[in-house]
Amino acid sequence: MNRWISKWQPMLAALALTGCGLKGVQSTVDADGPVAEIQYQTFLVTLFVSLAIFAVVGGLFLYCLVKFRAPGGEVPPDYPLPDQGHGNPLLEIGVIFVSILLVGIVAVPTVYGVLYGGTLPPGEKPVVIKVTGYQWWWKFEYPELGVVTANECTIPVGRPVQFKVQTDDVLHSFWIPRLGGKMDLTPGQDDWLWLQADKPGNYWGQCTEFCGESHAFMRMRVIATDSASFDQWILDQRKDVTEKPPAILSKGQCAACHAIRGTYAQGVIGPDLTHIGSRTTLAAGIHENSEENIRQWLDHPNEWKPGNHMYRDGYQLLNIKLEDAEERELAKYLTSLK
Ligand code: HEC
Ligand SMILES: [Cu+2]
Repeated sequence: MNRWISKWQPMLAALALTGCGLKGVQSTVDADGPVAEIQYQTFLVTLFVSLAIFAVVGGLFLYCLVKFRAPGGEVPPDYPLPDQGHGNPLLEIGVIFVSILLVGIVAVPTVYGVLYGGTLPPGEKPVVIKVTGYQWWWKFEYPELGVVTANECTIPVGRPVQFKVQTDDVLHSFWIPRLGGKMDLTPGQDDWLWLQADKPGNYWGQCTEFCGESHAFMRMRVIATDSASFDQWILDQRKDVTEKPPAILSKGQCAACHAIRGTYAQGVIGPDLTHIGSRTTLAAGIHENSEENIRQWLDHPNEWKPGNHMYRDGYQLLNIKLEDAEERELAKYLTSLK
């Protein structure tokens, strides 16, 4: 026993350290909106029903183990078989009935939750955000408000938001655990879900459908603010860039893939960079946004994000090579695009 414990001690300790906290930036038990709340309640009902079944079945099992164990721990050669019966119809019908009852109990919040999540709430008109999944980043468009951005979207607190999801390439899945979800992004199919944040904050999300090499680096942020800040954010994001971009932008062929509205850069393959300086993170939420981090991304995108299309179709295919000074100039310029 002691040897067994010492062998497993490090693993048990690691389990205890990681598994204890249920709170977290991507924790479904930390529900912060009505959709997430209903999904959490459904989980609890299912959990308690399952625990009750486990306790009853496990209890009976233990009882039988003890009660019908062989005397002295060994079966004597002439030990008689117990009475062999046909069964107990009352017990069998009872178990069927209890099973149906338990499924019924789980079905009530499940069906309610499915209908709740699939119906836009009455009252205030939801903000519409069109989400497009790409290997390995997210495009967010506000068709009614004239805003296009990437990897981070801002929403008003206390107001429903309808996310219309679609994919540009393979299957992805949209999930903001503390607000609810998830919804698959299926090629050739338009789906939607609505979510709402009850308090201001930074809600982390993640692609949850394996979509290739850098799937684990396909993250996002939903930033919930009060409605005045939301309106201001929309006004800021709608503005075009007025300054002339540095010459190195054309040498780097960045415009082939990126749009910087107000300049000649109108590419649609990569994220819109018009207000890249106002985002908190880079390359789909994998690093904090800073001038130095943008420089690093421009220097070695493939180390940050293996297989990403800026590296594969840009640096390799178009043969983009940047000098250190050019990277710095670009990073400075991009950071200034607030
Ligand atoms: C072949 C197309 C292509 C070219 C050329 C290209 N990029 Fe990109 N870029 C991408 C793609 C695709 C992404 C998204 C990568 C990811 O997150 O998986 C990206 C991401 C970025 C990001 C991070 C954006 C964000 O929202 O976090 C920056 C900054 C960037 N590129 C700047 C540049 C600059 C500057 C150049 C020119 C030197 C350039 N790119 C050239 C396709 C390209
Ligand atoms: Cu994905």
